[in-house]
Amino acid sequence: MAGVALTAAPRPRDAIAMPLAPALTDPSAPAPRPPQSLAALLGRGRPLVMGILNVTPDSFSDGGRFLDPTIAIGHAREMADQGADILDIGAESTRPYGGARPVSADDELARLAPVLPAVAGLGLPVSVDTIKAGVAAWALDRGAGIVNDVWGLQRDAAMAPLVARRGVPVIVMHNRDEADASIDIMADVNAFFARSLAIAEGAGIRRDNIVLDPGIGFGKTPEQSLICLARLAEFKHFGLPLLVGASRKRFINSVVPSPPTERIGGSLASHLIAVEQGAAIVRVHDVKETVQALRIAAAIEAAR
Ligand code: HH2
Repeated sequence: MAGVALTAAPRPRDAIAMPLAPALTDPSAPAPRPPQSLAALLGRGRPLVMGILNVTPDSFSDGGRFLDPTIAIGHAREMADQGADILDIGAESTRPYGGARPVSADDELARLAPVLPAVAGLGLPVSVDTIKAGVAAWALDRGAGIVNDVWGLQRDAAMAPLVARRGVPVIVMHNRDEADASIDIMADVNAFFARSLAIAEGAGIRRDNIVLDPGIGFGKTPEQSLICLARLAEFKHFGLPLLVGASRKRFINSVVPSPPTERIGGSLASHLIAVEQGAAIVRVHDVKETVQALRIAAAIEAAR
C-alpha cells in the first residue's frame, strides 16, 4: 500500500470568492484545525473504514435521515464509536443512479454549517464530499482535512489549485456522465485517472496526497461495477492508495434484488474482496458491520 504523506503546508486564505449566507459567517465558528495525517492512518497496516454522513434530503440510500443537525452529529459520533477511521460528509447527493437535484454552493454550505465543525471536533479526520472548490475551501477552514471529489479534479477547475495550495489529501474518483455498456471500463478508468493525475501535477498537488477510487456505480453499468471490483488490483500500477465505495450500491441489487438498506451482505462481500486486492480505504454506511468483518478477515489471515 502506498503511503500518503500529509504534512500540511501552511494554509493561506484562498483566492476563491465564496459567497456565504450571513448565518454561515458566524465568528464563533471553531478555528480550523490542522489537517490530520493520513500517512499515519495508512501506516497502521490495516484498511481504513470511512463512515458516510449524508446531510442531504435525497441520497440514494439514506436521504433525509441526517438532515437534522443533532441527528447528523449523533450519527457521526456513533460511527466514530463503532470504529470509523475517517468521516466523510456530503451535502449534495451525487446520485450515482441519476435524478440528482443540483444544489447551489450556498445550499450545500447551509447544510454543512451546523454539522461539519462539530463533526470535526470529534477528533477523527474528516473529508468533505463535494465537487465545488468553494465548498471544499469553506470545509477545510472549519476542520475538514481531506477533499473527496467524485469528479476527480475534472469538474471544477478551481479544485486542483485549491488542493495544491492547502496541501491536503484528495480522493480522485472516476466518473462519467453516462454509463456506456460498450466501452472497456478498465481502460476508461485508467485514462480518467491519468487525466486527473496530469491535472494534479500541473496544479502542484503532491502525488503522495492522492487516493484513487474507481467510483463504483458512477457512470457504470452494474456489470462494469463488478468488473472494477474484480480487477481492482490492476489500478495499483499508479502506485497510489485505492479507495472503494461499494456500500449499498445498485450493482448488488442486480445480483440479489434488494432495497438499499438491505444490501449489507453485498456491501461486506464487496469491501472484503476490495481489501484483499489492496484497497486501503473502504467508504461505508454500515461502520459497525464493516469493522467486524474486516477484523475477522484479518484474524483468519493471521491464523494461516
Ligand atoms: N459514492 C457516493 C458518494 N460519494 N465518494 C467516493 N470517493 N466514492 C464513492 O463510491 C462515493 C462517493 C454515493 O453514495 P452515497 O453518498 O451514499 O449517496 P449519495 O451520493 O446519493 O448521497
